[in-house]
Formats: sequence, C-alpha cells, structure tokens
Amino acid sequence: MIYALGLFLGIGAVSGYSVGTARVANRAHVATCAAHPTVGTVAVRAQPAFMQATAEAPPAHHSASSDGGAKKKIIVLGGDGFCGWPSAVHLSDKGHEVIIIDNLSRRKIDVELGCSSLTPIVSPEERVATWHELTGKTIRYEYMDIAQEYDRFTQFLKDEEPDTIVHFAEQRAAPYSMRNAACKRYTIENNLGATHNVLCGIVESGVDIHLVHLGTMGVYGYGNSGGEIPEGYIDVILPGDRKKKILHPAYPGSIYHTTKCLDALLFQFYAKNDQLRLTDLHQGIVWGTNTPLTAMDPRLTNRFDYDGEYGTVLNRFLMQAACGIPLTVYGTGGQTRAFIHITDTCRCIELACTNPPEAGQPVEILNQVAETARVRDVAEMVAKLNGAEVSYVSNPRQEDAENELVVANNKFKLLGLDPILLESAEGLLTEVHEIASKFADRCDQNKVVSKSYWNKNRAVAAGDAAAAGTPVAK
Ligand code: NAD
Ligand code: USQ
Repeated sequence: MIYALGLFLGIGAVSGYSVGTARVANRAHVATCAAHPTVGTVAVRAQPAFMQATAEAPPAHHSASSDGGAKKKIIVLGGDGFCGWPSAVHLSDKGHEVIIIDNLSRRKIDVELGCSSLTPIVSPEERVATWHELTGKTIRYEYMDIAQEYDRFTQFLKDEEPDTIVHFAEQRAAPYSMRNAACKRYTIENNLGATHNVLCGIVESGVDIHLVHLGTMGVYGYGNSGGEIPEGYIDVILPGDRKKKILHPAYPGSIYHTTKCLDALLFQFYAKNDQLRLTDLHQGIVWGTNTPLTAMDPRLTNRFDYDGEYGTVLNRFLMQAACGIPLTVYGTGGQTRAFIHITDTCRCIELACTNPPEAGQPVEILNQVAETARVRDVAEMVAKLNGAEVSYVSNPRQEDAENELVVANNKFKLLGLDPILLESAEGLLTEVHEIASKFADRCDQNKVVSKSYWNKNRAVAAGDAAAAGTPVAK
C-alpha cells in the first residue's frame, strides 16, 4: 500500500473547497447515511454552515475564476448526442457562439445494433436550422471524427480560435464497451484517440483554449474506498508520514469507465507539462429527455436511448413502465449510483465554461451529480408512480451487488447549482413517462434485454447459451 486511505478517511475527505470545519460536518453526514443504508434516496452531503453563507460566490481559494459572464466561442464535441445537443442549445441560448463537431458515430451504432432513439430525432443539419428559425441564433455543425482527423481538427482550432471546447465525443455505454472484443477495442481507440487528439491539438494550435471534459463518477469505483467520494483529489499519507494530495484512486468497472480513468491521467500530464486549462466533470447517470429548450419544437427533440446497451437505468425503467414491460432490476438492485437530470447537466456545462481554472493550476475536477440512489429504490419509485411490475433478473455485469455511495458535490452548489432531486421531481418523471408512452410503438421489445455480459460466468448465470458458449457475444 503506498497510501494510508483508511487513516485518511478517518480524518475526513478533503475536496478542493474543504476547510477544517467542513470535515467535521462531512464526517457527521457520512455517519448518518451509513446508519440508514436502506433510505431510498441518499442525500448528497449537507452544505456546511460556512458554505451556505457564501453559496452565492466561490471561496477565495477556488482555483477557477469566474469571467463575469463574458460570452465565449465554444466548440461542442459530440454535440449531436444525448448530453451534447441540449447543452449546445443551452449555451447558444445564453448568448455564446456555438459550433458542434460530431461524426454521428452514435447514430451509426444504432444502425449496427438494429435500434433507434425512442424519440424520433431529425438530422443535425435540420436541428440547427430549426434552432435558427425559432430563435434567430446560429449554431454551426461540422461533421468530423476527432479521433481520426487530427490534422483537420487542429487546423480547425487555428482557424476558429475558440475560447472553450466542451468534450462529449466518446463512446459512452459501459455495456456496449463490454459487448465483444471489437467493441472493447473500438471504445479504447475512439475515446483515448479523441481525448489525446484534443489535448495535442490544443497545444499544437497555440490557441489558449479551456477544455471542459465529461468524465464519470465511475472513475472512482462506487464507494469502495469506504467514505465520501471527494471531488477528484484525495489527501493521503505516504510511508514516513508524508502528506500528499493525489488523484482519487481509479477503480473502473468496465472498458468504457477505464477510458475515463486513462483520460484523467492525460489531463493531469497536459496540465502539468503544457499548463493547459482543464476541467473534468465527473458526471453521474443522466436522466430525462428534453429540456425546456429542446421541447420547443419536435425537430429539436433530444434522443432517448432505451435498449439494453445504451439505455440508462432510470430512463429505461420509465420506458419499461410506459410499454408494459416489467422493470429490469439487475441482481438485488442494491447498486447505489449518482443521478442528475439533463437540464442540470446543461446548467453545469455553462457553469464550467464560465469558471475556467487559471493556467498552471491542477486539473479542476467537479462531481456533476445531484444525489445518489439505490437501483431497487428507483425501480420501486417508478413502479409506484406508474403502476409497473418490478422484475429482479440476473445481472449481466461484474459489479458489487450492494454498495453505499456518498458523494461530495459542493463545487457546483457553490457556483449556484440548486439541483433537481428525484423526491421532488414527480412532474419531470411523469413527463419522461409521457414521452415514452407517446412513442411506445417505436420500442422494439427484442432490444430491451442487454446482450452484453462482462464475462462468461455472467452469460452462463443469465442462461444465455449462445453468449456463454462463444467468446464473442452476438
Ligand atoms: P452520446 O453517445 O449520446 O453522445 C456522444 C456523441 O459523441 C455522439 O453524438 C457521437 O456521435 C459523438 N462522437 C463519439 N465519438 C466521436 C468522435 N471520435 N468524433 C466525433 N464525434 C464523436 O453520449 P452522451 O450520453 O451524450 O454522453 C456524452 C458524454 O458524457 C460522454 O463522454 C459520456 O461518457 C459522458 N457521460 C454521460 C452520461 C449519461 O448518463 N449519458 C453520464 C456521465 C457521463
Ligand atoms: N441497471 C439495472 N437495470 C437496467 C440497467 C441498469 O439494474 O436495466 C443497473 C446496472 O447494473 C448498474 C446501474 O443500474 O448498476 C447503472 O447502470 P446504467 O446503465 O444506468 O449506468 P452506467 O452503465 O453506469 O453508465 C451510465 C452512462 C455512462 C456514465 C455513467 C455514470 O451510460 O456514460 O458514465 O452512467 S456513473 O454510473 O455514475 O458512472
């Protein structure tokens, strides 16, 4: 062991914002959650009193600097995707100049899987034309593969000189990344190729660009270190009583999550070596479909992934309830995960863009989560709301059957985020259910069960003879 994690956690986790008084409050909150492991929605830690008093403005030692609301030129990589499209529209609505880059790989993977978004989505060209027609605002769209077209991408940065790049452009589904050898290799090559091209391209372009990257809560593992998960960094005590702040130990649970851990090392290196200004957002599971802006016109509608590979748990449960399918809880449903609504994702992205770190600072890491909740409690909540049946099925994933998860999210709260919580989101949950009901005839029920097993034992346990008998899942 090179770090004394247990000892450290005993004295309190320190995020970029924490001070002595916060540690006591945090430790008390962790103890409260541990005493109530079955609580449906586990609140993220309460704000310490000193932070509540200053919630309007970040504390003086915050490494990011608000730019006073200056309008920026922002390139959104992956701006055709589930998080990217509503974020691009939100940034444009706030007055920023927005350019989307996307290679439409997500739409192509739908073709490969024989699936499609539950909501009908129009082409990116039609999306941006509609946005212009309705608001007079312009979002440009550029078809480009950032993992493959390094020279073109770098020239694009030289020509456009953006202030900010928001990087959503990665293969983001854990089950797809575990589907077979080709998907594992594609996920590694695409995600690391994309992230490294962006970093290398920023340096080669010579343009002073702030990079905002979408990471994941899954880089930390889900609470396996036994205490509150801080925002990116953790204080450790090395042999010889040497105190050090390091990146929180990485503990990925899939090839996809592994790419985000490796991204984090690339960011650490480029921040140190080239003084790049980098923000890494460790986001939880995003739920919902539309934001008020994408709900303005059917041609602005956001995608809704429901299939076994790309559908995420809460949206899947809402879709299953709408389509009369028993909710597919994997294993005991004791997995606790972090959640955030898509509208809050968009707010967080703008907050991150307008609060860049200074050059020479370590990577700014924020946990982009509203709260944590247990999968079986989420299923019960949806079942109660919509009268659905809950089905406990064999878990295709190699993951802890039960885990606690307490997550620090003070940085975004200090920047002004008041996140949407599930317990008070009945209207939003109903809205997603209604959208799913409206498009229920587009649901291919053969695509609901996941065919991606983490290993052969999981395929055997699921009784999938075809997947268990061959090394490649069909
Ligand atoms: P998505 O698949 O809907 O969107 C990603 C977009 O990037 C797609 O439009 C895809 O075509 C594009 N893309 C992928 N590789 C590209 C490449 N090489 N060049 C150009 N474009 C490329 O995924 P999403 O749900 O919008 O997620 C966006 C980001 O947020 C991902 O990095 C993901 O890891 C992260 N994230 C998502 C969630 C979630 O619940 N959806 C949660 C946490 C983090
Ligand atoms: N699960 C079920 N039933 C289902 C689907 C999922 O019980 O039908 C369980 C899974 O076993 C898992 C949990 O729900 O324990 C979450 O699964 P998910 O598919 O909703 O989320 P995950 O695979 O973790 O990935 C999603 C996004 C990814 C993002 C991540 C954030 O696809 O891009 O990084 O959420 S986080 O989970 O915080 O790491």
